[in-house]
Amino acid sequence: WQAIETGVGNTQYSGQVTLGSAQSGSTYNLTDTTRGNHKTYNLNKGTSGTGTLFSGADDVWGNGSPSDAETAGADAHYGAALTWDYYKNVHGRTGIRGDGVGAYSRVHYGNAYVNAFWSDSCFCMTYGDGSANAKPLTSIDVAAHEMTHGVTSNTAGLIYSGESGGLNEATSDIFAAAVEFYANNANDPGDYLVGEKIDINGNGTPLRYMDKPSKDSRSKDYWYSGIGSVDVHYSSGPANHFFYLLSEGSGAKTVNGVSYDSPTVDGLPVTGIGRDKAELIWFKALTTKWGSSTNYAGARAGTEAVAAALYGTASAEYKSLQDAWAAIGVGD
Ligand code: ASN
Ligand code: ZN
Repeated sequence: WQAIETGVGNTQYSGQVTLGSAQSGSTYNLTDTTRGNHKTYNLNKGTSGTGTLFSGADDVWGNGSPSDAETAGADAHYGAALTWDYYKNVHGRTGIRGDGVGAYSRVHYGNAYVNAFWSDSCFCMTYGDGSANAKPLTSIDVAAHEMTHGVTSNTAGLIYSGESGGLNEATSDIFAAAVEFYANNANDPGDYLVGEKIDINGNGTPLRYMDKPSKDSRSKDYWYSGIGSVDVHYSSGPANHFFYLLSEGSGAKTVNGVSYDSPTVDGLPVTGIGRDKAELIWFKALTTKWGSSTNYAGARAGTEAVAAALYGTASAEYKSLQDAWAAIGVGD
C-alpha cells in the first residue's frame, strides 16, 4: 500500500514543480499514483534493466543541478506527468494506450549519452545525461516527443522509415510543442522549437525548427518525390512546417518572445487557425484515419476527412488546411 503524495521537484529546465509521488513506510518514491503509476528510475550510468526507483526520506527531488542525481529524475517525471495530462485533458486519452496504464522513465542512461528514446518493448522512455553528463535530455519537449512515440505506436503505427517515418517523427515534434505550450511553465515557455533547453549543439541553438525546418541545415522544408529516402528526423520537416503554418500562418510572427518566419513553396499565404484546432486535427487523423504505411499524400487526405467532419468543407479551417498542405508541396 502506498499513500498518494505530492512532492517538490527542483528541476534543471523547468524550475520548481509539483511531482506525483508515493509514500511507503517512511520512504517516498517517484511513483505517480494519479497518472497510471508512472515510475521514474535511476540507471546510474547503466544501459539495461531499471536500475533503482528514485526514493528517499523526503519528498523533495533534485536541487536544479545535474550534479544531483535526482534532478534529471525530477525533470523526466515532470515531463511525463505533463504529457499524461495533455493527452487526458486535451484529447480525452488516458495513458499512451488509452487504458489508464502508465509507462516508466529511466534517467542517467550510459555515460555522457546524447540521446533519449522510447522503446515499445519496455513501454518506457530513457534519457542520457548529454555532453559531459551536464545536459540531460530531460526537457519537457524531449519527454513529450519520446512519450508520443508510444502513442503513435499504439494508434496509427506509422512505420519508422520512409515517408511514414517522417510523419512519425513529426507527430512526436508536434505534440512536443503542444505539451510545452500546455505546460505554460515560466522557465520553459511554449515554442515551435524542439530541444531548445538541452543545448545539444553546444551553441544554444535548438535541435529542430518547425517554422522553417531547414534552419537546422538538414531538415527539409517541403515535400518532394524521393523524400522517403531521407532520415526520418529530417523528412519530418515538411510535416512540422505544415503544423506551424496551419497553427500560426505564413510570414513573420512572434510567439512567447520567439520570432518565426515561415515560407511557403507556392509563394501563397496561409492563414493560421490556431494551435488548438491544428492539434485536434492532427490527433484525430493519427488516431482515426492513418495507418502504418500512411505517406504525405495519405496524411493530407486523413486530415481533410477530419477537418471536413469537424468544420465542413466550406469552412475557413478547411481552406487553411488545404493551403497549408499546398504550402509544403503536398497536392490533393
Ligand atoms: N531521440 C530519437 C527519437 O526519438 C531517438 C531515435 O532516433 N529513435 O527520434
Ligand atoms: Zn523521435
